[in-house]
Amino acid sequence: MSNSDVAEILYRMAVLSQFLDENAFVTRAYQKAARNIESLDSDIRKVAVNSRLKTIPGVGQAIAGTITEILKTGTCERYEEMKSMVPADIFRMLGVTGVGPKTVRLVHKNLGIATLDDLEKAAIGHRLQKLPGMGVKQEQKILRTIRRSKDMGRRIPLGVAIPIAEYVVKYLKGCPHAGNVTVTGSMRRHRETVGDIDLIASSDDPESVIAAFTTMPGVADVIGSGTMKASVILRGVQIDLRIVDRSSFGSLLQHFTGSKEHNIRLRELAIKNGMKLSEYGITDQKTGTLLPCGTEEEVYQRLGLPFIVPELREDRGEIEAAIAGNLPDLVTLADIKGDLHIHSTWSDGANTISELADAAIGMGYEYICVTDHSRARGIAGGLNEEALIEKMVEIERINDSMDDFTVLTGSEVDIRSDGTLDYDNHVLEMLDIVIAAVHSGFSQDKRTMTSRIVRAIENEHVDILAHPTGRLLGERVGYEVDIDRVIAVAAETETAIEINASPSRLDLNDINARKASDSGVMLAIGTDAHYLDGLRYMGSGVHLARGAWLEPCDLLNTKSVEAILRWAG
Ligand code: DGT
Ligand code: CA
Ligand code: CA
Repeated sequence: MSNSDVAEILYRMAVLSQFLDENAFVTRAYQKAARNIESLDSDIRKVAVNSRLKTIPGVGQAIAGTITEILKTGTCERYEEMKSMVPADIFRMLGVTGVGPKTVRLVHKNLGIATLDDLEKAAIGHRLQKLPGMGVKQEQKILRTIRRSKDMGRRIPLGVAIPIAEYVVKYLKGCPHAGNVTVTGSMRRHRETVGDIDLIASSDDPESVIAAFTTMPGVADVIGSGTMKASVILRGVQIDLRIVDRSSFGSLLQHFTGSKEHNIRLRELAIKNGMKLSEYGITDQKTGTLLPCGTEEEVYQRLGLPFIVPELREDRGEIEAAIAGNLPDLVTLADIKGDLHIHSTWSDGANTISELADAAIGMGYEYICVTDHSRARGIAGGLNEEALIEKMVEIERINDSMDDFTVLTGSEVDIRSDGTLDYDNHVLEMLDIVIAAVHSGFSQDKRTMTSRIVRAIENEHVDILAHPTGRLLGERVGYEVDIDRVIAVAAETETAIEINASPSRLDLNDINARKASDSGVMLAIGTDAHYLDGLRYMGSGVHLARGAWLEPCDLLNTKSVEAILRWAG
């Protein structure tokens, strides 16, 4: 029990005593004691051992007893008693602004509602409006506040947000009065998660576009609606739309794309040069005339800068680089010659190697590396040595039948909990590309996990370390690992690190991928596709690589088959 643990319980006791209509003096006493314990310099346990609790301001005989009890048992009788008298989920319910103690008491007493979810359900089922002092309006307001508070603080993985944005953009483009419709904000910068979806559209009749937007099929709530902008909730995601005059489309697009940090720096730069940059255009400070920019290129040009692509606009050195004329020559999808991480029917993939090869040829690739799981991956149907040899025979047959395309034999080999690999070295030797990955034992502590991964990549046969942090966006934070150390060892051992392009992974992320590249580590984009459609995630991987400032030479995927095999040696 730390000082803040004890303080937390006292704060909660204050809330409960208020809720139970106890003497206001009692509530204040809990609050005061909690505050003073929180700001105490010494450890509360030591203070208690020395029987000096009462020297803490606000702590009298009664509260000293409470603290002693909390330190001994982790809770106290009075706290448990108060909790039994109130709805179970009271702290969450009261945490929603707009849901006060009065409402919680009313719904608890009349409907037995004890959780936020039940309160939401009751509002949906119109059971609140009949309660004394309530009505249709109050019920709707409660529902809105609950939903908004649930959505707040929750960032949406880019892969989840993109299809929603695509739906809305398509719908708006179908409106007779909508011109240019464009995604802006963090989504246009291809951040891994987005807070909301920002759109802008040009129009000769803004009000009709706004009306169409707010009545679009699927809209669950209209948060705000004006003549030139509106915000709605659709499939749990907030969508902001701004209508703009065609003449200043570029100015608003630049402003709304952000990031805020990038924009602030640009504004400073503008001021230095006697200009004022806004979402409407650029004002000459001397003459006071506002020049709207029709295109984004114009905005940067007038500021005396080369165009900076959205993926770089994070104030991570792009403005300095632009001024100095050495912005990176970023990799593009056209530079990608092959996908380095794919699963086939040999393990847990849905498609045969031939089907994957055909699809890859259709995408203009020169090769794919089929990396089925190794044998320990029971659930994923990992290959044992015999099956692997059979697979190699099949790949040879496929390669013999094709002229300008190569299937490389790879494997996503499991890194065991001690850092050894799931295939013996003589098996690893047979493979063109060995990808090593952690799939189990995520709860290992940071030191153990780091040395486990380091040991794996120190194996000379390992070419690529896959999804290095193990995170799943919106689901799992990943295991604890000293990524800087992993990057340093990868540089020493000339092991590439993967940018896993699967929308739920995007691992490494842009910051770490840039760090790896700066440390001399080669990056390798893999879609981790388990079915044909998964191959198209290469685009997300390339956007991520661009956000990491990567040029074609920083990626394995831009090399020819011969160069890759030489590199893997
Ligand atoms: P998000 O939604 O949290 O993923 O991140 P953004 O970047 O999409 O942020 P959002 O939706 O709040 O605002 C969209 C853009 O509007 C933002 O990237 C830059 C611009 N913006 C918003 N607030 C400010 C501001 O206070 N100053 C400046 N210069 N630009 C701002
Ligand atoms: Ca946004
Ligand atoms: Ca926004």
